[in-house]
Amino acid sequence: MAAPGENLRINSDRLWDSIMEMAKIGPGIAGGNNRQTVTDEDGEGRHLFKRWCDAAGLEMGVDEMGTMFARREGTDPSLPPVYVGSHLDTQPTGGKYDGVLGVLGGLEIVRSLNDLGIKTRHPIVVTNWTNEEGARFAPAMMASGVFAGVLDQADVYEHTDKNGKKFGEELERIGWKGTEKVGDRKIHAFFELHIEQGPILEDEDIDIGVVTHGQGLKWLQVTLTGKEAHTGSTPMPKRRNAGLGMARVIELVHEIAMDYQPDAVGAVGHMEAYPNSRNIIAGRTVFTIDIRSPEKEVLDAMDARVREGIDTICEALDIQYKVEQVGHFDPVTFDKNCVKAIRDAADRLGYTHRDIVSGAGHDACWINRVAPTAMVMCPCVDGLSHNEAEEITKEWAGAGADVLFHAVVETAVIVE
Ligand code: HGY
Ligand code: MN
Ligand code: MN
Repeated sequence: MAAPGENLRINSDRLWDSIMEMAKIGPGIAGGNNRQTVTDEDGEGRHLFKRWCDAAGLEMGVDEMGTMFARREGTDPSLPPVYVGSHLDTQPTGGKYDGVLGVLGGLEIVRSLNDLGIKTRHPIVVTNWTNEEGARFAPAMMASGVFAGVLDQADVYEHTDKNGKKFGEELERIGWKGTEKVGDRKIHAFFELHIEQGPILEDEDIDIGVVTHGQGLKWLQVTLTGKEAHTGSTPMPKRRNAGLGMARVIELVHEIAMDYQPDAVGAVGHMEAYPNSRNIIAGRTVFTIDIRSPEKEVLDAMDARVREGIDTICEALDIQYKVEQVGHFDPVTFDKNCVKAIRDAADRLGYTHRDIVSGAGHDACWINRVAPTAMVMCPCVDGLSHNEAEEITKEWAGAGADVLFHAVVETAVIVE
């Protein structure tokens, strides 16, 4: 006799249609999305998600960081809920699936449970964490970081975007600053479905990534100060070129990451040069170094070497520097029981799977500090993400959501 829920499957057409519906909000310029955190587009996406949650009979709570918690009651409301979700905010040139698959995959679980009239002992809460991307306001995984007690709410409220707008004020402006105190909620377990954002699963033709670990990350914002001067009439030896300094640091970051292959990574994606005029030597540059490794010792070694290198480069170019750490989390080991629930679900459902380390950061990396947590990954085409051409198949999305479904209801306990 089949165990309770053994043959559960989500409705992959409905999931896919919801993802495509959400993708219409905050469209990009090349088929993806630009629904950055606490913009009007983010607010619109939140309203759509809330309408869907209302239709599914969920009770919505919103905390002071704007994170949305849509609760499906359990037969024992006193038990801590099983949380399932991710994020609806996107990069400025993001894809349709990064984060969205995890939030709408969680909603699809609830919709399927409603269709089947299945009850669970623990409540289930579908979650949309505010500002996972950290693109408009650093750091990434901001709301989940405040929830886990590693980021300070009053501090992040004051973080500004490149136009000087404050996160807290923007959250209030779009009408999604809730009243719940952040972090008060007790979590029985948290599961997050996410696209891999790398090439491993597709290259190996594997349906499911069982995420055992997440690599650690450091974001170092660097300000170099030289001297603006005429690009034509200033002799080379007299220049204090902050643009040249930035170029040398970018090369240094790449070289250091290459010293720790095959796992470490490093790049500079955010770059600003002032005054950014064709015939003025850049007097100031501001840029963010992104270094990552699955090993804490390597991450720390890269950090130290980068800082030393910046000092040497600036000494040679007679420019000043300031280095601020604007994002950091150590490598993460997810909960063994939650990971096993995911691996067993993939087996039970007949999906191919492999253990994998997440290259990207996720809200699960912070929530893992306060509750048993694990992630399910599905492949993405060419491993491409943080690019409007990000693509997955309906089958991959369905398989990932099926595995998520089994892990969630097994943990929430089906009531016969
Ligand atoms: O940066 C990251 O890894 C995530 O996409 N925010
Ligand atoms: Mn994401
Ligand atoms: Mn992302």
